[in-house]
Amino acid sequence: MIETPICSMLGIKYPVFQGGMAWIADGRLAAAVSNGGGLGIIAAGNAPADYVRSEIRTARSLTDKPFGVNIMLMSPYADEVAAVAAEEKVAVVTTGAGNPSKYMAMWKDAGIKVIPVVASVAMAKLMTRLGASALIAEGGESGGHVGELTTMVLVPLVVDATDLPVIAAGGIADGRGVAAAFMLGAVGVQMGTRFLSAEECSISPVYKEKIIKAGDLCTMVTGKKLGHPVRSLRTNFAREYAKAEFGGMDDESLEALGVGALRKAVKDGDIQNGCFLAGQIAAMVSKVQPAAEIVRDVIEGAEPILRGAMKWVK
Ligand code: TUI
Repeated sequence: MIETPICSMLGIKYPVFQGGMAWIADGRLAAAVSNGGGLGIIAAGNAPADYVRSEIRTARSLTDKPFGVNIMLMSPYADEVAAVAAEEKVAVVTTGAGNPSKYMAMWKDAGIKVIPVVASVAMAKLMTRLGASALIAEGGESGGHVGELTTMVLVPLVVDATDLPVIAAGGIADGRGVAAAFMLGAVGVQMGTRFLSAEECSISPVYKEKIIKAGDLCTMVTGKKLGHPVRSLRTNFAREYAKAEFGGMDDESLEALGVGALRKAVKDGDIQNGCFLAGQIAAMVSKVQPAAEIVRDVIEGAEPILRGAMKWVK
């Protein structure tokens, strides 16, 4: 049994969050993770408010456990989705890909625990000052939108910069990763890529297969030129995008090339035009299994490692 301050703060059994993956993390997946004792999180991504409200209702019909909503701050619908999260009084809001300062008071007034993803010490300090309940420190090993720093560097720096509980994310997919995160001072983990292979994850079978087959060098980062670097599987699409980026394509055409690519991967399994977001740890994901089993597996894997942590201490 592993129990940390984030468990009592949120009323969850295990300190394991499921990352808010755009187009992927719906009410069904979130409910399955929450029913398994972790914290399921619905991703708003670039979707409008109606979609998010409907997924919140779906999750509520499938679980009586707490769950969260992730607000992607670059979304054109961020304002209205932020308002829906407050109206629906979800237990937790996590944020990504930007600075959530302007929504913090509204969420806190609604009694919501706000847990921003931070990719730097400066953002960790700002969010602490503005009343966040905890922080997620996400390193660049993660899938999707990435910051500069690795998990190994970012997590202890953020732990030193705040008194809040810190959740580690990026490059974690098994008990060893969980144990390592605790050694860095985190009191919980967030995993996205590992949950792509959950039975309750509704991505196209092509996507699941590609994750399960992925090896250690199978991801790459594109999008630096436009200022939002994104880690995805090294597909034809990703290679062509990188070529266009370095070949001097103008920003508008680059933007157009990326439009709809996430959806094409998730819904259609479109290998030619889809962008299959994934973290480096995809190499460690090897089978389809229920979300609750994934939560248990990583916790049970961490326990003996943490118990044995004195092995070399004389
Ligand atoms: O947000 C993520 N991962 C994401 S968002 C996403 S959807 C998307 N699609 C196309 C282009 C871009 C995004 C896919 N994956 N992770 C959390 C995260 N947040 N990582 C890094 C950050 C971050 C970055 C900058 C957090 C705060 C921040 O602050 C910027 C500022 O204003 O100082």
